[in-house]
Amino acid sequence: FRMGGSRGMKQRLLVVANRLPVSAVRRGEDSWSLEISAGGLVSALLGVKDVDAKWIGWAGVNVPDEVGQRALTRALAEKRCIPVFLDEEIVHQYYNGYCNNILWPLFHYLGLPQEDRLATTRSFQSQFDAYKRANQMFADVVSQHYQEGDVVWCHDYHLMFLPKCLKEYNSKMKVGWFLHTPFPSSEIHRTLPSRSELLRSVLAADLVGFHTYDYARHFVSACTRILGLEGTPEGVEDQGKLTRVAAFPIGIDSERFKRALDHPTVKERIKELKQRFEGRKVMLGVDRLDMIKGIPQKILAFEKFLEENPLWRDKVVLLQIAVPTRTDVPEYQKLTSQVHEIVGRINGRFGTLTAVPIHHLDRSLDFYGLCALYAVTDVALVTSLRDGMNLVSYEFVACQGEKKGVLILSEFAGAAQSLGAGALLVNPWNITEVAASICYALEMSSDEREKRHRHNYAHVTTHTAQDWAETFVSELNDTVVEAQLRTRQ
Ligand code: ADQ
Repeated sequence: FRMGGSRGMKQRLLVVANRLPVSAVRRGEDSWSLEISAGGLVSALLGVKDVDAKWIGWAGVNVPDEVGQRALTRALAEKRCIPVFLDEEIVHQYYNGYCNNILWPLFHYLGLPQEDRLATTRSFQSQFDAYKRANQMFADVVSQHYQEGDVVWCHDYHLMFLPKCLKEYNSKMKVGWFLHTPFPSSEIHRTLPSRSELLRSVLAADLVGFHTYDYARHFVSACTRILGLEGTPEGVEDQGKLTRVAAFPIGIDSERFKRALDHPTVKERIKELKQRFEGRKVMLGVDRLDMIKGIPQKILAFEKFLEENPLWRDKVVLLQIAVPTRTDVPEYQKLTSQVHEIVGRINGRFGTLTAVPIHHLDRSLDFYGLCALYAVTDVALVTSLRDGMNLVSYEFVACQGEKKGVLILSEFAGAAQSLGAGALLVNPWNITEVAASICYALEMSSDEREKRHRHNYAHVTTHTAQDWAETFVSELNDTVVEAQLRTRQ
């Protein structure tokens, strides 16, 4: 890992993301309790050597009073986190509105929410203004903490306006931006009223990263077709200034999962689960309850499989674990009731007095519980309609060292490009095809399972989250040095 700092000092990295990796609960006027939520990004950055990382983001709570803000800032400082305070109105317009109601569905090719399409179109400008205001607030906090030589790494679709704000503050700042979702075809992006402004602000960064080469290509096409700029093999060029664009596929901390399998709690849970589902093959889905994850489509495909394969009916169970997210958005509430209705119907249709074919849980599992489930699973079903990468597929593979189960994976998840040779790839919209793949997976020979698993396991254990973060930061340092050399020539 190349050091960007001087005299052997660790290079400082400011990671800017909409949410801090902590949940904060207020205990009193000036006291807070904090819990670090170990997401993919946190473990990725913990593993990066020679970097001294700090996080900047929203703590996910409204703190209107100064006493509370000061106390939370102090408490967060111990966790190397710096808060950006957003009030309820701006959260409503920027986060629920522009980010989750407009950019998220659009980037996943789902279009604007069907029911309130016109209302969304009307409120578009005010939501975009709030988005820009919120991004400026993030930039203000970054600039208060920035020191010369720091690397600033901005994350995701919430902060597309941030690179521009940061460069306006200091044109020498090293700024990288990474998108965790797909970047859609330029034909989709061009429907956004703010299409050009967003592209131009992202282009202010030195390095722009995506999970896959396809997303990077879509981004470059949007810049050439919408802005009329020149795309080069290195990125996008605007009047002699090059913004480097490249693919940096994320991974997981596979060692953490492997270690967990040896933990007594996980072993105990594996034993319980094996007893509970003895005599049945276990199929598993783990998703945030989001329309991009294709949960209704997955369950309908499972129903078709049961319909067409009566002999399997009492020999298989589908466990679908779905964490509710964005529960105050009506579209998500509708999705929850839709999933409940389908599950109820299928269990009524194929269940017996003693067993049901689908166990659906609307909640998050703790880490050990999740590892145990991954380990006892015979077939994992990842049927996202679109997904930037999909880490659940990686986590499943990491926990399958012994069992060598089968992964059924949507061809529309970024992970299809890395795990495609080992997984059974499916079009999640085609439930006949998914049902046939379920049958094929359950009946697959152990030789074929082993061969497929070996391919996936090698990928997941060698392309880790740490590699991803190190490669991005090191590439950002190099990009800035190269740009300086070019301007000197
Ligand atoms: P997500 O859409 O959240 O991430 P994913 O990559 O699958 O999707 O990550 C989800 C994480 O949440 C996993 O670590 C998983 O273990 C955990 N999780 C999900 N359901 C859970 C449950 N019921 N209980 C406990 N834990 C659960 C976004 C993009 C992805 C991209 C990632 C990282 O949408 O495409 O891969 O960012 O860039």
